[in-house]
Amino acid sequence: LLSTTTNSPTSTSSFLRSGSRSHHHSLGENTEFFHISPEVRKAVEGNVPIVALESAIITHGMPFPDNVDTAFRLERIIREHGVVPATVGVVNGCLTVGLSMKEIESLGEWAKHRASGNTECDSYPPTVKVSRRDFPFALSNKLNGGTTVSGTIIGAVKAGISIFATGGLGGVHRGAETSFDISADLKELGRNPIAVISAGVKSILDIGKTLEYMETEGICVAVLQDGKKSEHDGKPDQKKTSATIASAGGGLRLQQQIGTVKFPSFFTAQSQFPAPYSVQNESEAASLIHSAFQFQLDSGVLIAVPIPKEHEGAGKMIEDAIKRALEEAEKRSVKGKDMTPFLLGEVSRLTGGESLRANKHLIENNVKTASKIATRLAQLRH
Ligand code: PSU
Ligand code: MN
Repeated sequence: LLSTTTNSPTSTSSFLRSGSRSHHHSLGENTEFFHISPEVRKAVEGNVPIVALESAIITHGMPFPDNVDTAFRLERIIREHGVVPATVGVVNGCLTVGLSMKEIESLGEWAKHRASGNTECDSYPPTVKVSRRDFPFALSNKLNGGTTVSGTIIGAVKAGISIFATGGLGGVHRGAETSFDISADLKELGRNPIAVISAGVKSILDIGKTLEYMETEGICVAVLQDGKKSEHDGKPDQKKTSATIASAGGGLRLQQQIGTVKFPSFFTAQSQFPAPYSVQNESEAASLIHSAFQFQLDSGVLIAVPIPKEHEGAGKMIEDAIKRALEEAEKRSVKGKDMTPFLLGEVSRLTGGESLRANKHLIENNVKTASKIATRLAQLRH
């Protein structure tokens, strides 16, 4: 009994939490239901920067072959920054952190199969969209699954990864006061030490309610301002204290970072809702994330990255499409986990693929930003 206790992963993780390397999260062991690729494991052990990526966007968020092409491109961008990508998903009932290209491709083929409308064939087990509540079914039935932001956070945190890039975080749906539809992403980010880098939340959602709910969950939300305006960009000074900021006249600047910058609206750079905080560059984002981890707050951070100006043009047209898609969902009584994929598909169809193109651009931009933040964070942990 004693030896099982001392060898259990739990005792390892509590040792790491209380030990001197407390800023490194526990590195989970491989089991029947959980696997970390050798490359990712080595990177975590060596404090090499890592960016996690989700796979629900591959299985349920984008059509084939855009989904697989995008997944590969994102990994390539991350590697170009000297960072290790870790795409997370469920393969044959095993939550895998660091999917191979082959595994990504086979998850992606589900979207093709689904689009064919021929999903009720016995030789092709369903690929499910996996949030926290879906794990027991997916694992016990040895299914494949695309992990949502919430499912991906679970894998990334088990693997000791701190930075996770995606397109849009799930949120509070419009009409949630009657449907109760609030994405599990928000609860998961509220209870885990990880930073999500996204273009805010999709405008198919209720952004105001989502911001309120994130406050309730204790998620620290900060908008990353346009880096080009910042003189600090690229030359971070990590020894900066509040005293030196004040003496350098930073008081006014900090005042301007509290509640003044608008939270992005996914396809457009600004919503009408102010974000609680803003950071001026990737280095400031990393130091904000670092402080949350060092303090062992054990709740998450959202760095919201506005879509780059040159890609936001179609915002108005997309907003109209969203309204029509919501009406269509109502008519067809779409509910629960089908809602987000349905709306994404409808909006893409109604905009002639314009929303899909914008989606690809903004997620690439998020991944670049996340790679820079991960690099800076690794330096802070040195
Ligand atoms: N937003 C996007 N594309 C996506 C999703 C959100 O722009 O593919 C996916 C993400 O995986 C997110 C999930 O975690 O939808 C949220 O689904 P739900 O609303 O059912 O929680
Ligand atoms: Mn939902």
